[in-house]
Amino acid sequence: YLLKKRPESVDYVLALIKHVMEAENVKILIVEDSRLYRRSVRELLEVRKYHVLSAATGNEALEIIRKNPDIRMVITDYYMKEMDGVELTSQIRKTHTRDEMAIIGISSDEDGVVSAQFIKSGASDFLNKPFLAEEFYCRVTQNLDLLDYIQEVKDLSSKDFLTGLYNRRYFFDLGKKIHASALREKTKIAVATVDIDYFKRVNDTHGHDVGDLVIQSVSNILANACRETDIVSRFGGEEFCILTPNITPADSLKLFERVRQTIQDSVIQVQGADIRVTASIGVCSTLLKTLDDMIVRSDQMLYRAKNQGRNKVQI
Ligand code: GH3
Ligand code: MG
Ligand code: MG
Ligand code: MG
Ligand code: MG
Repeated sequence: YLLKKRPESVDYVLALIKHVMEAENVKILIVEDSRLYRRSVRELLEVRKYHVLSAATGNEALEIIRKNPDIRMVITDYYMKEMDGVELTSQIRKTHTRDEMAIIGISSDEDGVVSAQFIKSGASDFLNKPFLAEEFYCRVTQNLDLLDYIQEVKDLSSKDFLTGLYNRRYFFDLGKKIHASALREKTKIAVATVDIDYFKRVNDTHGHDVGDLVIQSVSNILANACRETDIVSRFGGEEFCILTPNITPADSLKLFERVRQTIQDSVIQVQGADIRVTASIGVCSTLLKTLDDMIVRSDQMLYRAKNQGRNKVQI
């Protein structure tokens, strides 16, 4: 209908379709004490296929957020018993930054005082009751888009372009924090350096582009073998560094032995050729004074693994 009436709106319609297709994965929490309003906001969102959760009080909302860390947006009413929407917003902001979660405050005040309070307490945006569906959708999509853009920028600065793994800078940023907390909490961590064996031969035999695909396959193996909380990074070339929190030396040996075996067993099929590679892995599973010390140590272990004939985990 829109396309017929205004053909120039094709970009808008395409963006809308994209939104609706992605919406099912987007969790939005409605906090509203009036059942009637709660239902009408829910319906508006469900028409657009969002995954909707709802709460009638601030405390209920906090509980739901605690259980659903992947909520992307909270839409909250102002006037509610126990805790008003502004107070709820301040509470949420103690644990969820504006980069991670959008909060839209809804109020029926005409003088703008509540809207200002919402923004001051960390809301991303606000809507005045009553509102048009059109404005509601605009605010919701714009705020979700903004979160996506922020995520894209974060990814660009923290991830490696070829493999999608974390880059060296991010490894150190987050790694230093994990290392410091391990020292504080007296927990165990391990650092592993992984280097593909005789990789020059792959490039020489099949060309640099195939070499890149091999690096990508090995990256996938590493990412799949590790946990969500591990930092799997590409340090450069065909060399990777992995930091695994909360792991005993015995378990880290098991993990990296499994990684080594998986790489050895994998047949990487590119451009009609079956390519097999192996990797050598050096592990430091003793908590040393600095992260750098642990990397140096894992590098020394890698060097030993190479000297002992490669395709080996040295701990
Ligand atoms: P080994 O580690 O077993 O000692 O032998 P190697 O052949 O893997 O030796 P080395 O680590 O010195 O060489 C790595 C090669 O990886 C050198 C370089 O040409 C190639 N390389 C580095 N970065 C990239 C990249 O991004 N893509 C591709 N295709 N090749 C790369
Ligand atoms: Mg109310
Ligand atoms: Mg080398
Ligand atoms: Mg190598
Ligand atoms: Mg190397």
